[in-house]
This record gives sequence, structure tokens and C-alpha cells, in this order.
Amino acid sequence: GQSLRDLLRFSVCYWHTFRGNGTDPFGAGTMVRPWEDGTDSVENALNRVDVAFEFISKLGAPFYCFHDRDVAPEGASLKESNDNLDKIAAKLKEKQDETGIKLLWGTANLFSNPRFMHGAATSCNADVFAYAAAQVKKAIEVTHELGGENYVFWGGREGYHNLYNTDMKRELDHLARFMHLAHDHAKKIGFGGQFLFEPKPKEPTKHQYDFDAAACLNFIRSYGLEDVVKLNIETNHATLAGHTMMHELEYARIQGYLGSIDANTGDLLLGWDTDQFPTDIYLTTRCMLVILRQGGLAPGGVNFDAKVRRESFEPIDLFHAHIGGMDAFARGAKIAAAIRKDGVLDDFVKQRYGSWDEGIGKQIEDGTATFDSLEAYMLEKGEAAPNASGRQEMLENIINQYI
Ligand code: 3MF
Ligand code: MG
Ligand code: MG
Repeated sequence: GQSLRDLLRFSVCYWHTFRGNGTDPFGAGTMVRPWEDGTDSVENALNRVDVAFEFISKLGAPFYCFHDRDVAPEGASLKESNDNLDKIAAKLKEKQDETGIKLLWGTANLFSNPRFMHGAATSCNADVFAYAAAQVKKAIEVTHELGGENYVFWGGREGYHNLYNTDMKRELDHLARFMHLAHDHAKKIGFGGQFLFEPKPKEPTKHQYDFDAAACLNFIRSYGLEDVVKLNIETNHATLAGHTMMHELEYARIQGYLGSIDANTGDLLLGWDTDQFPTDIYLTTRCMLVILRQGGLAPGGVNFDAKVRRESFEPIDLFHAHIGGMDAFARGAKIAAAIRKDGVLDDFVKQRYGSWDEGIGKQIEDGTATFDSLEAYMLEKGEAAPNASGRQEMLENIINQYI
């Protein structure tokens, strides 16, 4: 009964769509956008806000996301950066009110500036921790002013290259301290948006602390952050960790931590985070099979953390890219809904786990079985036949039957 629009909650990311210029780790920008005047001035930033909201309105997406430093230029001091951000935030607010476009989440860029070369909350330099805290304080306040529904923490450079000179325990303790301070401040100002960790392995440090959903969840539970932070799962981050997106989504979901997604494509042929727009209906169907199990992502959404290829420098391709991604997710949602409606996967699961609904299986699950009773049962029975239903080939082809 839910509309696709309400279910998918598409979001346009500010950093790639309005700040991207085609740079990649191997080369300079390939595109000069017509809304750039060649300066990183507040004036240019204000004009860019008009363009951004015109684009998102034409696209018909309900949400956007930003880092503090994508929307407003970094100044010569923290004070100047905060003032710049205030000026842009006022304009963002005006445009949100005018268009009805809402903020899915805000975040702080704690990885681009050289001060963060050793990380932010996990930096070896206490001043850098303090700077990051001040920056996140401001970013949460701005997100709150703009009615942001979530606030994201991507680890950036929270990790290390070499253990010989790294105090891992201390760095993790600092990261936890940082998160508790952020939570305390959010409470203090009345920000009720959901905090989200965004797991990512390998980039940019060799060992990222937020490697995958499992590493994040262990951190969350070790440091008493269970009620504070959920997860923002990104496709290309999942594949870099050696997982599939579906695995990461389900791992987070079953434990109650699936908050939102950064949608892109894990390009299996490249070893880095290429942030390509999703176009694969099999991928989006698998995502939606999991997302529908929890009835959607709200207050999270489907944010396109994706950029056009550097060879695709015509601005019109920004529309093609987003439309393709939205279309892929809408189709995936419809296919997943049809599969769920037929109950075909439920039947497979029910059949495969049938032995747990009665007899010894039931006793194990309800806690009445002991090692003694299980041994007695097995000694009498003699053998456990390897006969659970698999139907792997049938399952591998299931999506094909619904396309
Ligand atoms: C890095 C990312 C980031 C995060 C962003 C918000 C620039 O690979 O995916 O995008 O999504 O920092 O947390
Ligand atoms: Mg991301
Ligand atoms: Mg990414």
C-alpha cells in the first residue's frame, strides 16, 4: 500500500552532484560546471544552492544530503568556517521552505583537510580531536536547524597505516568518547535525528576501524552506543569489504541497526570506491528484498552517493544518472514486492527449517534440550541425514521469473 516515493525516500548528494568535477585518484577534473565561477567563495556557494534546488526539484527527489564543507567554503579559521556555513544554511533553509525538499542527513567532512591526516576523533593529536568536535558540533546544529532526519558519521581517516606507532586501544576509546560527546550535544539542543555510522574498509587508511557492519556493531556494543547510532550501508563499501550489499543490509537489519543506505554500485572489476550510479535491477531487487522486510528505511532513505563518470562531463548526464538510479530502485522495489507477495521465498525458508518446528528442534529452541537429551536422542536415532532442502539453482534464478 506504501507509495514508491514514500518507501524509497530518494536523496541527492551535494558533494558529487554539485561539487563533482571529474577528479579521480589518478587525474584532475574533466568538467567545469556552468554554476562554478572558479572561486570557492561564499557568493559562488550561494549561487550553487539555487542550482542545486532547481536540479532536485526538476528531478522530483524529496531529499538531499551534504557535508558542511560541500555547501560552504572552509574559512581561514574555525570561526570563519562557521560563519560561512551559517550564511549558506540560511539560504538552504529558504530553498527547503520554497521547494518542500527536505534534508535526509547532514555530516561533517573530517577527512579532506590536511589537519585530518592521522584521522579526526582517532587522531594522535588532541587538538585535532578538539577541532573535529567543534566542527561536528556545528554540523549537528546546522542539520538540526534544517530539520535533518539523520546525521551521518563516515569514519573518513579513522584508522591507521602502521601498528608500530599506533595505540589502537586509545584511538578506539577516543572515537567512543567523541560519539558520546556528540550524542550529549544532540540531546542538549533537542536534535532528535538518527545518528548513523557508515562502514567502509580499506580507504583511505589501510585499516579502517569501521570496516564493515560487523565491526561497527561490535564497536557500538563495546562502548555503550546501542541506543545512539545505527548504520548507513553503502553498496561499494560492502563489496570492498568482500561482502555483498544484501549481506551487509541483512546483517544490520536482523540486529535492528539498518538505518539508511548510500546507493551505488560495487564495480567488481575495480578495487576502489568508484561510486557509480546503481543500474543493476538484480542488485536493487536484492536490496529491496531486505529493506521491505523491515518495512522501509524511514527515517533513513536511499541516498545516491554516486557520481557521473569523468568522461560524462555534460551536465544533462546528471539527470540521466539519477533517473537511471531511481528507475533501477523503483523496479527493484516492485520486483521484490511481487516476490514477497507470492511468498515463494518464505516457502523455501519454511521448508528448509521445517525440522525446528517440532520434536527435537522445538526442544532446542525452547531451551528444554540439554547435551544429555540431545545425545540420548541421537544415540537412539543413529544418524543425522543431510537432507535439508536446498534448491540452489531454482533460487539463483528466482528474480528472472519476476522481471
Ligand atoms: C566515502 C563516502 C562518503 C560518505 C560521506 C557521508 C563522501 O566513501 O561514502 O561520501 O558517504 O562522507 O558520510
Ligand atoms: Mg557514502
Ligand atoms: Mg563511498
